[in-house]
Amino acid sequence: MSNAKLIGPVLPNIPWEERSHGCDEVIWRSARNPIITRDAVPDANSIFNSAIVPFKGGFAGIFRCDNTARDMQLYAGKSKDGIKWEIGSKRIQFRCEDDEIGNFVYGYDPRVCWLEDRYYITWCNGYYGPTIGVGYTYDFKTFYQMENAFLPYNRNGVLFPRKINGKFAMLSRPSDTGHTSFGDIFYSESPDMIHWGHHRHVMSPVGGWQATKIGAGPTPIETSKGWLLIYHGVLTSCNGFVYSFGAALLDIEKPWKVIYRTRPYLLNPREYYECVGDVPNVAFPTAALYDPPTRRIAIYYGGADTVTCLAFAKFDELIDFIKENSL
Ligand code: BMA
Repeated sequence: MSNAKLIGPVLPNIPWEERSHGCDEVIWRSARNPIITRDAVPDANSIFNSAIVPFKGGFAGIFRCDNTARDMQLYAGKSKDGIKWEIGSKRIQFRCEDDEIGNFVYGYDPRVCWLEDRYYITWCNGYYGPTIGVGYTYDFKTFYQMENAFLPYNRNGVLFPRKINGKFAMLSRPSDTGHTSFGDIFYSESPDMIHWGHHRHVMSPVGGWQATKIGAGPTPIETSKGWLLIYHGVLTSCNGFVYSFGAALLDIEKPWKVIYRTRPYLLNPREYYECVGDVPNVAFPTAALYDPPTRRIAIYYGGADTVTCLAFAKFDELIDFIKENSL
């Protein structure tokens, strides 16, 4: 047992499946994968890299849905059990006071984070190249857009679920206009969710499955031993990028300080729905649910840039694995 305290509200209805007989993985896949396919939305090409949060006794989500014209868009959805989803048939239209920022170009790879009094949404927002869009909703019906957090080019903007040292805090990954072949995770703070500074380096690619670039995944999970960060890492093979994921523990007060970080990956593309699709060999985590009393964690991830998948972990096993297999 890790003895670490898992901090957050209870979630008795967390989606859950026990590890199947003979499986010894620390993170194991849902037998129902892929849980969301393109059939969930008319004219969808793919629904993947999507963000899920507990909402009103059930669950709400913001989905990356690329349509058959291959526009990259965000859709909202609701679910009773976190597995079967009703996703809106039209993309989210954010209300924005500034027409220039509110002018929709594209949106992808959303994250959702309950913070103080609302659900904040961050995503990769087209504004002269990719940068981090920031918005919020109270009800998953009306959506408001704020200023972009950073200058282009940036991706994988992930908020912490509470202020740190009195400031909003976000991880992000400065990038380029294309299929970036580099990328470190950085930490930034803001007094108002608009102006971001106090930028600090968190982690760089190191080799193996995380040799080319890395990026924050789900909203970090608060524990008494540090912030549990699940993140993706990319390896460049002779056949292109391979996206796997691992995890790290970051210091609670100074999250740019890494305490532990997995040397092996926790999950890599090996099932057909991770290896075959629009972009083969991608397992891309973007959301995690957890229930402190049962210490269960459910992780949502995109498969092959085509479908949405679910995996499970036990908190203590995950923490022990991170510690025992740290770089
Ligand atoms: C990244 C993003 C993700 C995608 C990944 C693999 O740059 O575009 O949406 O899952 O590449 O294609």
